[in-house]
Amino acid sequence: MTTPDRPSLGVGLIGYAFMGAAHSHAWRTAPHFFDLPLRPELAVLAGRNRAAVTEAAARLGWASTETDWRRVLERDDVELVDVCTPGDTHAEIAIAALEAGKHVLCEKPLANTVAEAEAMAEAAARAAANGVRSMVGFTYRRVPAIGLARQLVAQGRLGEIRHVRAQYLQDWIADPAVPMSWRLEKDKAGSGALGDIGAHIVDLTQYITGQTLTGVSAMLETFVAERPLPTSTGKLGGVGGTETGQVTVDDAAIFLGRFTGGALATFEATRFALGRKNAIRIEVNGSAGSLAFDFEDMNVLHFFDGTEPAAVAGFRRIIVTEPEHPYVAAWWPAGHGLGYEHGFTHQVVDLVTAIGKGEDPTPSFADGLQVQRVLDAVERSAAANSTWTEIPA
Ligand code: SOE
Repeated sequence: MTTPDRPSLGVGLIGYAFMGAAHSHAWRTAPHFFDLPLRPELAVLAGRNRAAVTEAAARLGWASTETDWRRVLERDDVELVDVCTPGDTHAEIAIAALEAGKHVLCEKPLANTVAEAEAMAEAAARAAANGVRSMVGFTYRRVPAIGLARQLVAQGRLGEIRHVRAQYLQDWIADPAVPMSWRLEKDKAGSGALGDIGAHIVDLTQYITGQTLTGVSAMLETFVAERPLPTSTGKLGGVGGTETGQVTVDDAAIFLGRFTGGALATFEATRFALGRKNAIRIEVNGSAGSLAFDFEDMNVLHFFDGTEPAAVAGFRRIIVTEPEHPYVAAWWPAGHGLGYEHGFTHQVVDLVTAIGKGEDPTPSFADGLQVQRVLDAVERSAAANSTWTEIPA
């Protein structure tokens, strides 16, 4: 755990819905389990609605509130700004924060357009020259089984990578009665399933393989074009009324891809896979072995070692809860398992550790920009009848 004599790191969080709650939990929890070089102080929570942000700050453990994010950037007790707002505000807030000399953690996808992401990556590079750090929140990188998968690939246990199969399957808007929310509006979210959850599997497959995508051929579909407008909001969605609004994003994205090393890839991101709740399924086949992961069984990694004698070879089910596994030693006795929230806690740990060491954390805004270029290529390909579309390096 982090001792009280460590210098403090004042945090200002913008946004207090689903991601705001997940990040608040992480900022509170990380110093209790990990020895961090800096001690996070939950200085201020920002949101536009005074009553709602006051209630959220009390519930989530923040010392004070602001109703204008610009005020957060002016405060001397804030050294890091955590951006948990919808995508249309990421660029403005993150760039202003970096220019004010604040470290920035920004939720994914980095931005709504490539142009915004480029401006953010440029601002991050300028700030880094002055020791100001930035990171984009691809939190699933911090699941121990994903970290182990990356290690196995890096150790050559899979050999040459030939196939990457990735799905992110949810079903929370399969019912047409689920009301409109910002995630279904293009001007707020940038895209639909593609940017919200497809971005995660693009990042994860590139992270695990250590390679990047060079091109894609894609299809996008919107199954439910009109939905009730909400009369109340919830973490995802809320309750719908009688008036309706237009869904302006994709409900599902499917694309083929090719990796720098030559591997062929398939991607599927949908919120219409009934019965699949948060199924991030990744399978990688190489010349020496294979691995398979499903977030719905997130403490497990399946590994096939193709160098074993055929008579005894088979997928082994590795329960990724040993102290030797990434992040696990800080938690419970071996075998007890972690959950969704731990990825966010590990994200804070890696960010604060990098800041303490004076290093640039990953994934960087440049990494976020590269994922944005993939999302953009998917949209351009889909608009051109699935034409093969190269991803600019
Ligand atoms: C909703 O689809 C959502 O909360 C995403 O926005 C998150 O990135 C993902 O972690 C879980 O699903």
